[in-house]
Amino acid sequence: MASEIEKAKQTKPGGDTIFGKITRGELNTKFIHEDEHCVAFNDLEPQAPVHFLVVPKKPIVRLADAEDSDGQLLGHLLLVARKVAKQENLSEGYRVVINDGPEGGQSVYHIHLHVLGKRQLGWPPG
Ligand code: TR5
Repeated sequence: MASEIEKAKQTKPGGDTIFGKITRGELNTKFIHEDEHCVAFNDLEPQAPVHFLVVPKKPIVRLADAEDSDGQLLGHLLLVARKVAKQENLSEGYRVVINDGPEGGQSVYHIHLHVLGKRQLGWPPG
């Protein structure tokens, strides 16, 4: 966990990211959802028994940089999170997270939703 925070502190926004390559299909990632606007795939370092990411094909750098005109897309990402959570049988609940910027713990500067479930999650987050 500490290493994720260190990574977040060191990572700087800007340029293409690994999620750009993934959403363009360049890494042969197994998608658990794909549509015209976004993809969902399992996190490489899951923090819960179910941990997937919902990533728009449009490379918005971070939530702080999203524009009013991105509203429909951001809403779509939430609805996809809901749909895939149902597909993954998260009937007891789940958490949706967006990490924004260094203090928010963001390490990949291409906006994404984390969806975590299948364990009791604590509050507040670390
Ligand atoms: O820290 P933030 O919120 O930016 O989340 C980035 C997430 O991307 C972390 O949970 C990482 O574990 C995850 N991640 C990083 C890579 C990666 C990934 N998930 C799936 N596949 C990945 N590949 C192929 N490469 C990564 N560098």
